[in-house]
Amino acid sequence: MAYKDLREFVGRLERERELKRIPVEVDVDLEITEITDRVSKAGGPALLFEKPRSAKDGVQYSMPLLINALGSKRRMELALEVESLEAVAHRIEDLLDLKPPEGFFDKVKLLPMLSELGSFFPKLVKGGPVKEVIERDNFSLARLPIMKCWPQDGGRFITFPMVITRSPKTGRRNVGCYRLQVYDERTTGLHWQIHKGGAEHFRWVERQGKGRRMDVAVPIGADPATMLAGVLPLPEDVDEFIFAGFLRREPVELVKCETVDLEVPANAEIVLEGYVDLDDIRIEGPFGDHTGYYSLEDMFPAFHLTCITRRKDPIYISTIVGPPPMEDYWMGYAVERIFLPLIRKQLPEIVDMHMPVEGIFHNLMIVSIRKSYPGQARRVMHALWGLPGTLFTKCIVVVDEDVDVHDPREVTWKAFTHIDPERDIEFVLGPVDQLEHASRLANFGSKMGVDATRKWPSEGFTRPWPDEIKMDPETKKKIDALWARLGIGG
Ligand SMILES: Cc1cc2nc3c(=O)[nH]c(=O)nc-3n(C[C@H](O)[C@H](O)[C@H](O)COP(=O)(O)O)c2cc1C
Ligand SMILES: [Mn+2]
Repeated sequence: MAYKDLREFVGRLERERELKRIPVEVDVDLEITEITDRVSKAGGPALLFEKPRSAKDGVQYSMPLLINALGSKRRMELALEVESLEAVAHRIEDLLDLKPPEGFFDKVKLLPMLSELGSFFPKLVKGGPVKEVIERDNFSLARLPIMKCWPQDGGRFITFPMVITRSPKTGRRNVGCYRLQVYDERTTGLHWQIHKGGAEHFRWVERQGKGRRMDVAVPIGADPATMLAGVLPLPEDVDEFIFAGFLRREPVELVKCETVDLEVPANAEIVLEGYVDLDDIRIEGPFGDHTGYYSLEDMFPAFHLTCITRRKDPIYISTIVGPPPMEDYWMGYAVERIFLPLIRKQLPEIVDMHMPVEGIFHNLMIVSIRKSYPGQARRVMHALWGLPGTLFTKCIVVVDEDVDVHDPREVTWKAFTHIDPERDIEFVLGPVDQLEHASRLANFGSKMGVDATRKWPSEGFTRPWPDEIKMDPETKKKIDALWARLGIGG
C-alpha cells in the first residue's frame, strides 16, 4: 500500500529508527542548516524540528520542519517501498519490454501489465486534507518556517517544492522541484532553470502572445514518491504525476485549486497558488547550491501568490544543498539507479555507470561498456550528451566492462593507465547546466570525453597491449595453506 501522505512516511521512518525529533528551539536562519549538515556528513537520520523559530522576526512557528527525509539509501528505499532501488529499475525494464501483442495469447499475457499502466493515471477527487484550511485573503508566507540556508544566501528559500504548470502549447502538465526565494509575504522568485519544463512553459506564454500571465501551483509536502517525481529528469512530455502513480503503484489523487486552473495532490501539506507574469522578472539569488558554491544572482520570474490551502496542522518539508554529500546526493543516486535501464535500452553496450558524489552528478560520469566495434566509447559519450538526463555531463570516462565503476581506486588505476591523453580525450561544445560557474558563458560551454577502454588494432593501435598482472591460482592456493605458519597474521 502506497503512503497516504507525508506524515504516514514520517511515521514509518520513526518506526524504522530513521528519524529523530528535535524538541529544542532552533532558528530557521542558518542553525537548522548547521545541524542538518553535520547529520548529513555523518550519515545520520531524518530530522523533525518540532520548534523552528526565527529570532530575527521574533516568531515561534506553529508547524514542524522535516529535513533529510530522503538522505540515505535506506530512506530512499523506504520512500519507494522497495528492498533495493534495482526493483524499481526492473519494473521500468518490464514496462519498456512491452511489445505490441501479436496473437490472442500475447494479448492475454499483456493484460495485467496494461491494466497496471492504466491504474497509474492521476484521479481527480472532490476534496482532501489539503483543503482543511483555505486562506484566500489573510495569508502570509511569514507563517511558514522557511529557511535561510547559508550565510551569503539572498534571503529565505523554499527548497523542496513541487512547481506545477500547464503548457500553454500542449496543455500538458509539468511538475518540477525548483526553489522559491521569499521576496515578501506574498511574492517569491521562481528559479526554473532555462532547460527545465516550467521555463519552457513560460516561454510559450510569450511566443503565443495571448496574455502575460501563467498559473502556477506549488504543493509543499506529499507522499514521498510524488515529491520525488518532481526531481526526476523525465522526458518533457511525460506527466510527473503519472510517473508518481507508477512509482507508488497507486494513482495520485488530485484536487482542483481555488484560484488557478491547475490540480494539486489532495494529500499535500501546503499549497501555494498564484501566477507568474512576463512583466515581472526580478533578481534571484545568491543561493548556496548543489555544487558546494553559491549560485550568483540572476533574473527569474516573480511568483505572485493568490491563495494558500493547507492542512490544519501541516508539516513543512525542507532540504539543504551545499558541499557534498547532502540529501540531494541520495536523490541523484536514486535517479542514477532507476534510469540506468532506460539508458541501457538505448545504449545496450552500457554495463554500469556511476556518478561519484564529489562530481555533483553532472561533473563526472564513469561508464563501463562491452566494446564490440572500434570507436564505440565515443559513440556512447555522444549519445549520453544527447539524452535528457545526462546531457549536462561535463566529463564522461568510458572504461571496459572489467572495471568496477563504483570503485574509484580501480577506475583511477585502469582508466589512466589506458589513455594516451592527446589521442583519447575529446572536447565538444554544447549546453551546460545553468549552475555551471566555470564555463565561458552561462548555459554554454565545453564537455570532455575520455576513451579509457583498451585500444584495438582496428582503432589504429598496433602495439601489443599488455596483460593485467594476476597471480596464478596454484601459487595462491599454496600460500593460503602456508599462511598461518608464516606468523604474519591477518
Ligand atoms: C533539492 C533540489 C532542488 C532543486 N532546485 C532546482 C531549482 O531551483 N531550479 C531548477 O531548475 N532545478 C532544480 N532542481 C532540479 C530539478 O528538480 C530537476 O532537474 C527536475 O528534473 C526538473 O524537472 P523538469 O524536467 O520537469 O523541469 C532541484 C533538485 C533538487 C533535488
Ligand atoms: Mn518534466
